[in-house]
Amino acid sequence: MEQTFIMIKPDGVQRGLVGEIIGRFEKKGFSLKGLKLINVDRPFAEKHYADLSAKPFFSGLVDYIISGPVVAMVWEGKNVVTTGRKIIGATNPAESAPGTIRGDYAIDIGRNVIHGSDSVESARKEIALWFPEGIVQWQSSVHPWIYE
Ligand code: FUP
Repeated sequence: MEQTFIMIKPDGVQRGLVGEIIGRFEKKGFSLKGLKLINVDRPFAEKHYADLSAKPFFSGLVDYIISGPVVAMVWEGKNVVTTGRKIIGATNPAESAPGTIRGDYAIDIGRNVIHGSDSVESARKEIALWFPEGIVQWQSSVHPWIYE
């Protein structure tokens, strides 16, 4: 089953949006497979955002991600990468639809509350980076009520 990496950024934690965000993924029917509240250091944040290292906003983005604890998660389910991105909404909250997490809770692109992997391949890399210890193996007992 497909997995994705979701991170609630420091603004989401500070603003008390953790429960709300987890609730949206849970209520959709996805399964929580990994969860931790952690502070990341600069080299780690730079590694996570390595693909953006040439962008002018890179150092501000890294400063933001290391400014407080983040909630790192692995969610599992059919099409969870693409559907997770839909639940999150467009990168720039000015363009995120109402009903999405960024559309409902963010205004500035540099404080957009949440990260979600953009492909199955980047999900695989991000889960390996953020959960080197591995994740708990379990199966939800409600599968037959969510999948036909
Ligand atoms: P996303 O996949 O939606 O997280 O978007 P990107 O990987 O393109 O960008 C990662 C983060 O960089 C965004 F969440 C916010 C930040 N960013 C800016 O601050 N300014 C920009 O112009 C673009 C992205």
